Amino acid sequence: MGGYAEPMNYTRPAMDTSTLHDGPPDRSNGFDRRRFLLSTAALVAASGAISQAGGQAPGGQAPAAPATGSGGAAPAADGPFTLDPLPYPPEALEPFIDAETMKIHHGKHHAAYVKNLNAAMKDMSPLVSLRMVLKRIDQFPADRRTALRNNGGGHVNHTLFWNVLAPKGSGGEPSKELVTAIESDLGGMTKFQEAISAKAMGQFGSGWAWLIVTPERKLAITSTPNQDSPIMQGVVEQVGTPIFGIDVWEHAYYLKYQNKRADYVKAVLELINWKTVSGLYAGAAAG
Ligand code: MN3
Repeated sequence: MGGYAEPMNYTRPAMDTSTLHDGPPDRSNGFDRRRFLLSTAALVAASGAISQAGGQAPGGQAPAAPATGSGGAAPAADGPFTLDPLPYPPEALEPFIDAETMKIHHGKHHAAYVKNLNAAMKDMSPLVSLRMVLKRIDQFPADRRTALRNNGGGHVNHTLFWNVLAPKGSGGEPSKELVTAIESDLGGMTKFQEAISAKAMGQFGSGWAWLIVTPERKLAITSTPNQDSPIMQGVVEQVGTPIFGIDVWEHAYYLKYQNKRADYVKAVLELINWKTVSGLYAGAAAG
């Protein structure tokens, strides 16, 4: 596909994760500014896992240029959040995930979450991070909660998803520390695969299956409905920092797999970017 600046060697571009942490530009005093100003220190402390995955590339973040030709139009720059390009061409995950699914999933579905998230956050303080909003989603008034929960969750979940996948054979191996944790907390790699597959299959309707680091710094497998993220306190059954996830919305697999979710889940497990997941684990376990 044209439009990708990166060569096909899959050197990871720096993910522009600043959008997951930085607040919108100052437009007004906005919603409950005082609460979030008071929370700035916690915000910095909480900004963890995802930024560390993106920070692996030397030189830090890529310029915050709009996504160009990533298999779908970038959303209009009507807010602080932008749709990052996929970290690989849309056909790179074939035959496990087809290019058409990737183009629609990223260029249409993820783009829509970004667009709607910009609308939902546009009058907030510039010091409000999306991560902070999502962590405290239960404290928002009902008229804002749903839009932030669905679109903010949709943005962080998909940003993670693209980056914890890699073309077959290029994702490397889990770190020694992560292997040890998988063995001690989950019973080993086979058990991990069985457990996350079971969660993915057991999630009724749309949602996600997750590998998380719990507040006790243990690995756990969980699932969430819709676009809920495990970072959403007061909302999800099991809070934690997600380090890997499987999108089990039908839009993630229906074109190629139709109703065969199990085959899709099996395929995703072939594509784990263990280098990134290991980096996320290190950040969350230290966090
Ligand atoms: Mn999706």
